[in-house]
Amino acid sequence: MSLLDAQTEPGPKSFLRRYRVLLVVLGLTVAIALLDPFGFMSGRTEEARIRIVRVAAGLEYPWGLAFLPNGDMLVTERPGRLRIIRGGKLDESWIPGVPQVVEKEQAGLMDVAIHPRFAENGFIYLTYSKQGRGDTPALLRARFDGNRLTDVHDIFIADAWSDSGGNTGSRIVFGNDGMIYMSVGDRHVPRLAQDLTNHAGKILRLRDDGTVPDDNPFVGQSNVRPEIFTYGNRNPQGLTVDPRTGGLFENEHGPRGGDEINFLQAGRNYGWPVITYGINYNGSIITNERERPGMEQPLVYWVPSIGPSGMAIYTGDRFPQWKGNLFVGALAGTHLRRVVLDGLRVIHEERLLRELNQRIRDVRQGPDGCLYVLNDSSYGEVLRIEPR
Ligand SMILES: [Ca+2]
Repeated sequence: MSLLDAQTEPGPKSFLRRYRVLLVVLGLTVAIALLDPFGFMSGRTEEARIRIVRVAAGLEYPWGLAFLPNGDMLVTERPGRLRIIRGGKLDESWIPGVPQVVEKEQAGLMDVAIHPRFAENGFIYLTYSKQGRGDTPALLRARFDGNRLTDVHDIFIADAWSDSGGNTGSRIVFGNDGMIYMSVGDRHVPRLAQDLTNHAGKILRLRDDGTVPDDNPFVGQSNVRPEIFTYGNRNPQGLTVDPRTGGLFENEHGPRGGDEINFLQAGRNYGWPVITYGINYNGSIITNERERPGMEQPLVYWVPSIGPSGMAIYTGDRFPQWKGNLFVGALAGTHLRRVVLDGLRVIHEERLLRELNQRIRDVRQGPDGCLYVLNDSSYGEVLRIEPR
């Protein structure tokens, strides 16, 4: 029986009059739920459905997180330690074999990745800031036997030297093509991001032994570093691959404002510092140009900055409504950003974990289909997000 039908009947007339407001509210609620299942208008958030469980605590500035095939987790601490969470419990001692790192500003021990065929070769990968002419991001490969690192080698050292300890990038991810994608920041020298004779302000593509794949976009060109996959990337701190399509998503810090998510394509120029939606930290203008032919536009940009860091695309079954969404750790924004895509179009965004008021450094999907996040703190934690 619809509301209109009901109003024509004499019996419940007084009831209807008395509860008219209540019925209208109920009707509107049902209508909004039907018309707006994603909660855009009603303000309902996915936060209502999640529970946050602390897996480990007492980590010093945790930076990167990776899952071993048996479900154990490796976690880097920026001051230079590699830790392991075995069977859900943080091992008190750290894994021996990590080399000396430069710990300064944003520099230190950064990301960790597991070789897709780890079960056969035991390889893990770490990025860290290496001492030399100042510091630069380096990629290390080692074998992990469950207790210690052996066969520890730098397989790639970026030409992105700086004394600043800043804009290091250093996120790594294996593509569906079996290649390693590694981000390197502009080291606070913006023009380097458009200069193809160095590795600063770039995304690099490397074989699993650190050498250059023959099909990289600039291979064979003179005065261009052959490791370059994309350029014009200011300080990329998030990289993730959609395992369903192989699509590669990147996020980067703008200056003041102008943080971005980009969809990466071989050989493309992402614009920094020729085009940007941000301004200098002191408020002065970098450029008035927001777009230019031959330069890629971000999928989304944020003014003011949220400080994007680790990023994951959700493909699990525990949160069916999140399938295909991007999750971005926000440092300055102190939340976990949920970004809903329709193809390559951003159609909705949501801030999660706001109540924690923590800088979120990394987010990964676990083998159990839950999301795991690290917070950037001297007493950092690993938190699991699971359905309530
Ligand atoms: Ca850009």
